[in-house]
Amino acid sequence: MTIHDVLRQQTIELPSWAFGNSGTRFKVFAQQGVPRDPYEKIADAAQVHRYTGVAPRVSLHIPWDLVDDYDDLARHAKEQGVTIGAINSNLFQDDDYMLGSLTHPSATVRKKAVAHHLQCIDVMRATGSTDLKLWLPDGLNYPGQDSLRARQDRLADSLAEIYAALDPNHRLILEYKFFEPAFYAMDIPDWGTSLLHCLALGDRAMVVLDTGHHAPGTNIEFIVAQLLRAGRLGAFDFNSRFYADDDLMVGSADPFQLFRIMHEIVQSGALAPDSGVNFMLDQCHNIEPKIPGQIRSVMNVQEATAKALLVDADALLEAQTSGDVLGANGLVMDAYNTDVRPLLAELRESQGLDRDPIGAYKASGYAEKIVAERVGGTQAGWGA
Ligand code: AOS
Ligand code: ZN
Ligand code: ZN
Repeated sequence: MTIHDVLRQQTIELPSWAFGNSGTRFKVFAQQGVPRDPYEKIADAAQVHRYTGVAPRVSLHIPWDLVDDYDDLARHAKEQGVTIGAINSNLFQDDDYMLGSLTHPSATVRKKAVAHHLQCIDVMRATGSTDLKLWLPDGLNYPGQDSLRARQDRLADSLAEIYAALDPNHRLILEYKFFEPAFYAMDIPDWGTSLLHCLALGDRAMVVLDTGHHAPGTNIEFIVAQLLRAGRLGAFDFNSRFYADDDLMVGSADPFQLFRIMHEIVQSGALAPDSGVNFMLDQCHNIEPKIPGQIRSVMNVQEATAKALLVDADALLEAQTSGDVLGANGLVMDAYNTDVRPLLAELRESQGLDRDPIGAYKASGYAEKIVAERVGGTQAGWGA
């Protein structure tokens, strides 16, 4: 297979929430032409696929993307040339969850949180989605606030109930995050905790790795390698961070880290569509336009992937086994320092796409059209 063949097969899932208004706890800057409902979010995501050719799925978030008829939403997606990807649950915007959701000391609250996932599983059935994505905001702010250990037991029981409700073609994908919204102890702070719960649940429970969910300096490619070894890397939330869970455009803060991650993925053969790793963006575009922001992000992933594919695997193995430290590092750096933009432009041309996706999107007039058309109604926002 040529590099073009591999890149042609790569897919990147887009988050519906990237197209709505978003911001920080200080301010949400509203943009014109932002989608007013999930149908318009999907239409915008389809634009990203149209100009990149590698973003054919959209993740939904429940209840932000609540509609009456999910068969109809799935039909709409198909008409736009995309499909529905992972269904994300929401355990962080309900007053009942102040002290936790799946780990809450009260059985009544835990039951409510489990029931929300049954609702998400129904959405999966209607839309043809196969991944239930669960990020748990639960945790403690103060030592002694609750029993660390009892919360793990409650979590295991709640997850087992959810897992038991899945259809045979469904997976439960479980995200971890080392801090925020809780600051003393998150209930799923790291990949080890997520993996232990997945192992207890069964074969269709997999870990989700989000770039922004680690302490500064963490070697993320090591975690990638370890989870791939265990066959439990279910999904990868791409984004970029300088300080915390910044959710900036993937590859913007540290393109070299993204390359190292993609190198590990390529080395393990995990890029293939049947590898079981769902590569998705988990980002917000607070100050930049959203559709071109997503296009740029997809292109950044493609560039890092192309560079990773340029690493001469045979020469690298030889350098590694002969103890050629500088030679091995040089091979990796040579690939990283190659300008792959012409290669990707050629790839797009061979697929009947424009060489310059952002330029083509700008020239299409879609941005002006949505500003003119999307008047009235309430614009969707992160959390709306
Ligand atoms: C939260 O920090 C996680 O990254 C989630 O995966 C994501 O941002 C979103 O909340 C989807 O539920
Ligand atoms: Zn995430
Ligand atoms: Zn996050």
